[in-house]
Amino acid sequence: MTINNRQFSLIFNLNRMKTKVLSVVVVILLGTLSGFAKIKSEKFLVNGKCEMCEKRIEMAALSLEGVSKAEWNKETKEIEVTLNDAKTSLQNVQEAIAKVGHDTEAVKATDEVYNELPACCKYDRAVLKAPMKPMKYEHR
Ligand SMILES: [Cu+2]
Repeated sequence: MTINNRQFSLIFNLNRMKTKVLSVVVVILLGTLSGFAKIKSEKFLVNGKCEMCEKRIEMAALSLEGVSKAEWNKETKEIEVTLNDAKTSLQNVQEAIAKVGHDTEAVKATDEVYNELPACCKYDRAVLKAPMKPMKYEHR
């Protein structure tokens, strides 16, 4: 049995349709996968005083895998962090910053680390004890 032109074009179109359906499925799958690893930017307050604090705070945040950007503003005391939330969390970032001596909204530094800060970096700890705006991140 030979395939005539009409049959051929039917089969050909069917194959093209299959390819289309398949590529749609691939796109949906990729979309789902990338949904698990979200890059997001968040802001929270970190107490500190000078340029040395800025370096210390930003380095602590950037030392975590998954943190691609950390910029602290010594005027507003606000840090903007860009992170991959499949690899780390805002909580981790705040813990890392508190570990080097700086109080954050969610995590306070221990007195021990705070006391080891250079004199110029001894920020007023009362500032962040005031009620803060609610944290924007969700626990998982
Ligand atoms: Cu300082």
